Amino acid sequence: MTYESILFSIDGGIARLTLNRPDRLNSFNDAMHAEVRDALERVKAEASTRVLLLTGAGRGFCAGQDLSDRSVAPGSAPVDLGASIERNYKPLILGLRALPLPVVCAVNGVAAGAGANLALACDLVLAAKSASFIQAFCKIGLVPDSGGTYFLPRLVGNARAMGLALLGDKLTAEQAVQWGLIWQCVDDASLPAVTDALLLHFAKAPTRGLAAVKHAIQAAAANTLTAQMDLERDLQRALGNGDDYREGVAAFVAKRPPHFTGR
Ligand code: T3D
Repeated sequence: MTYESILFSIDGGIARLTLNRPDRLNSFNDAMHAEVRDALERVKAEASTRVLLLTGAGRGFCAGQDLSDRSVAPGSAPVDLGASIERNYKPLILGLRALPLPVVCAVNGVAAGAGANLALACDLVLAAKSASFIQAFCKIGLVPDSGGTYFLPRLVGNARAMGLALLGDKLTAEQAVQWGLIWQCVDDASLPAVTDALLLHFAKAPTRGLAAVKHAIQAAAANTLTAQMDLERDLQRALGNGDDYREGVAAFVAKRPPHFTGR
């Protein structure tokens, strides 16, 4: 598949996916969804991939659904938004959450609607100081989708989740860090370098172990303590048989840097 709405590459274990419709603030239409789906399939199929970066081209990260694709003229047949979620947004979010490697999101500008929640579905979210997060749905009579009603209360608590979702106000990147919504906020000029350093770190990390961390933290949202500790036991048992655990311990004992293969 050739890509017109995204930029995509895999090199040195690092997959980079850039949403690339800057004149529409990288909002999603069906074509962009199809391209992102295809790229994520390639990430899954390419066993050497150790980390995925998601970012946006231009001054925005992503403004959610392309609203110019939604015919709302009087008398026009309503678009089935449920079908759109089922076909596009749900597989996108669940696909990112299930990828067995860290997904880094570099929020380079405004993240609104499904674009905000796309960022929150990633494993580590960095943002430029000028970036912002807007649960824009309430301004057009919709509910936060793409996992918004799941992620928000878990990340920032009910009071702040309600405020964000009911008012649709802009949350700055600095405030998003203070509230625990995202991991880190950096000067705009530093975002590319900080992101690259993180990607290089993950490209040499024990990927299988990190995938297990991701799985365990996600599972904790629904598990009892006992069930969670059972999961930790099972994951630890499996990881203890892996190459990276052996290498990590051997390197520690020998006082040398580890060379992880991701297995
Ligand atoms: O429909 C379904 O399938 C259901 C699923 C829905 C998921 C959703 O995401 S619903 C929510 C959709 N998104 C929004 O409601 C956000 C709409 N955008 C905005 O509120 C603002 O654009 C921003 C707050 C994000 C940024 O504001 P600002 O002032 O920095 O930029 P701007 O001037 O509004 O936008 C720049 C251009 O991008 C402008 O085009 P123009 O005038 O230069 O030709 C604007 O129309 C365009 N743009 C921005 N967001 C969208 C968009 N075009 C289409 N769809 C957009 N979502």
